[in-house]
Order: sequence, then C-alpha cells, then structure tokens
Amino acid sequence: MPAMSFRLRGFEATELNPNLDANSCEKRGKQSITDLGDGSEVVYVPKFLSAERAWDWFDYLDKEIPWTRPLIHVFGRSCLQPRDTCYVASEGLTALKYSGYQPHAYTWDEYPVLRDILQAVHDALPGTRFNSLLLNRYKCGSDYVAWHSDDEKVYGSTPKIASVSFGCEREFLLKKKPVKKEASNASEEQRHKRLKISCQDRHSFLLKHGSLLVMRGYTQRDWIHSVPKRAKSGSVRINLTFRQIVM
Ligand SMILES: O=C(O)CCC(=O)C(=O)O
Ligand SMILES: [Mn+2]
Repeated sequence: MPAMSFRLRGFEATELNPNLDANSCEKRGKQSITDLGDGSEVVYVPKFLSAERAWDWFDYLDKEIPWTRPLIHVFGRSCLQPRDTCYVASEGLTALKYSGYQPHAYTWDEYPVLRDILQAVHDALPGTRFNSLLLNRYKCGSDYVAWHSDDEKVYGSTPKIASVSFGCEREFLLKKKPVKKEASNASEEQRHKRLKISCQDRHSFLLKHGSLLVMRGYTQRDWIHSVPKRAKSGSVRINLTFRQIVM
C-alpha cells in the first residue's frame, strides 16, 4: 500500500463526533483531516466552539489562571520560556518534566471551567480520556513556541493531543523530523525520491479563535511543531493542549 493512503485502524473521519447539538457543544462546521503519511494525522476543526462561548472562556482563562513564565534549560543554556504557562493534571499521575522544568500540577477542581472545556473536547472525540492539560498564553506576536515534539515517555508511543485555541490567530507549523544521514552510496534515484518527499514535509494551519486541532498516530514520533513569532505585533492568544498520561 502506498504510504500516502495509509490510515491507522480506527482513525477514520467518523471518529470525530459529528452529531453534537447545542446542548452538549456547538454544532461545528467543516473539519479537515491531513494525512501526514506513515500513520501520522492532524484533524483541524476551525469552528469547534462558537465565537461567543470561546470569548467567555478566553476572559476566564486570561484572568483566573495563575500564569507563570518559568526559567527553562535548552541546549545547556537557561532562558525564560517565551510565553506564559500553567499545568493542570489529575491526582496521582507521573509528574511532567520538559526542558529541565517540572511545573506544579494544579487540580481540575481549582479551575472548574477547565472541566467544561475538557467535556467539550471529550464530546467531540469519543473514546478519549485526557487527564492533563498544558496551558500557554502568548501575550504578543513575539511570544512563541520553538520547534519540538510532545514525545515525553509519559504520553506513550502514539499520543493523541487535542489543542484548543482562543484569541489572536497564530500560525501552527509542522515539519518532518530529519531522517538519519543517508549512506554515501545511495543511488541517484533514492536521493531524488527523498528530495521530492522532503518538499511535501511541511504543513501550516492558521489556528482560529475557538478552533480544535488534534495530532494523532505517530505525529509526535515523526514530526515536530512550532508556533513561530509573528511579524505583526498581535494580541493575546491562549492555547490549551489536552493530553493523556499513560505511565
Ligand atoms: O500553542 C500551540 O498551538 C501549541 C503549543 C504546544 O505545542 C505545546 O504546548 O506543546
Ligand atoms: Mn507541543
């Protein structure tokens, strides 16, 4: 089977619940599924939430969440994380650690609205049971998240990560992880094939206010993602990524 048409079992379009009504969550319009190949996929739902509900939640998050801007350690150097952050997790889970930083885990009970947002995500993605949440606040266009993958062991080998965005639209980029250096005796045909593939190995999504983006399958193993700085100054954006800690 050619790589482009490969689909992981159970990851079909029908997995996203199409039948939600106004009582459980807003009716949502179109969704797109991007097959990244080799079992990695991204689902994007631009109108996951109504603009009104998304603004209500934006205001709550902006005001009530205890945002911090921690010192992190990357490539042997310390620097301030270029965005505000907060972490919420169910009790009894393995602690999260990234870039030499172990965030304090707040509980869902301390911020009940987060449970409502979690419920909306669970309703849209039947079968998911997210138990942790990383929140990011980008105060202006110069706040960003650098290229990385959320491939921490605690999430298992094929984590599903559901990302809900509020406020200022920002670009979300995906790029294939570099393949190991090819042997010098690779044929001309192999090099040509690789070059052709690498041209297709970038994707970009404009993450709208009230949108949902889901990364699944092998996306964290094979791809990296980022939210780059914006040339225009931009206003506040808040992003919530729901994850399941499995070990
Ligand atoms: O802000 C976003 O859209 C992505 C955030 C992200 O990748 C992360 O927190 O790991
Ligand atoms: Mn990430």
